[in-house]
Amino acid sequence: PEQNPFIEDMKRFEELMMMYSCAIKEVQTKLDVLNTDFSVRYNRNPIEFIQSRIKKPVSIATKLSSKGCQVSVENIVYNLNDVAGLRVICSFIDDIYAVAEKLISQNDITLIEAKDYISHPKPNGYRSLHLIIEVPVFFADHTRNMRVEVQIRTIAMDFWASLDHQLRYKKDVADPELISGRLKHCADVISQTDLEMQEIKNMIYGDGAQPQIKLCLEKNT
Ligand code: 0O2
Repeated sequence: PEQNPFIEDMKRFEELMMMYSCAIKEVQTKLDVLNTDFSVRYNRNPIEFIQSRIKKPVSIATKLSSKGCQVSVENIVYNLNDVAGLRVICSFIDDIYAVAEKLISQNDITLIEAKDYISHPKPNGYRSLHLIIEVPVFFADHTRNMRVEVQIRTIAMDFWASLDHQLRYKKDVADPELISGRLKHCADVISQTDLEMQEIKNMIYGDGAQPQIKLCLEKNT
C-alpha cells in the first residue's frame, strides 16, 4: 500500500515523543532515589517537588524555526536540548548543587552542558542551575541516549521565575523598564532571603550534616 509521507512523519514524531517521555521517567526515578536516600541518611529531603513536561509541538516548531532550522523529526533530535524537561525544586541553595553533583556523577549520565545562573544570574535576575544531560533508555529492541534538560532551583527562585514567566506574556505594558527594574529588585530580595535561609540551615544542621558539595561547573557563556 502507498505510504502517506505526512502520516509517516507523524508516526515518527509520536515515537520520538514517547522516547522523550521515557527519558523523563528515567531521570525522575534517579531523582526520587536520591531524595529517598538523603531522607534516610540525613533525615531531611533536599527536593521539595519535581515537575516535568514534554515540549508542545507548536513550541518545538517555533523554536526550530527561530534557530533557522526546517521543522523535521531529525532536526528536533539534533537541534533541541529541552524537548524533555524536568524542574527540580530544592529547599536550600546547597541542595541544588548536591542534587546536581549526585545526578551527573552517575555512570550512565553524560553531562552535555551546565549553565549556572545562580553564581551568574541573568541580567533580569533569573536564577537557576540548568543541566543538559544524556541518559540511556532501554527500549524493546534498541537502546538510545536521550537528551534531557534539568532545571534545579530553590522554592524562592521558582516563585520568582513563575511570576516572571506569567508577566512576560503581557507585552503591552505602560512602563516596561520600570516593571523590569522592580522585577529585578524582587529577584535580589528573594536571593538575599535564600542566602539567609541557607545560613539558618547551617546553624541548625551544621556544615557537616551533609556533604558540602562544590560543583565544578563551566561558566555560562
Ligand atoms: P519553556 O516554556 O520554559 O520551555 P536554549 O533553550 O538552550 O536554546 P537558552 O536561552 O540558551 O536557549 O536557554 P537557557 O537560558 O538555558 O534557558 C531556557 C529556559 O530557562 C527557558 O525555557 C525557561 O524555562 C528558563 N528561563 C530562562 N531565562 C528565564 C527568565 O528570564 N525567566 C523565566 N521565567 N524563565 C527563564 P523556554 O524555552 O523559554 O520555555
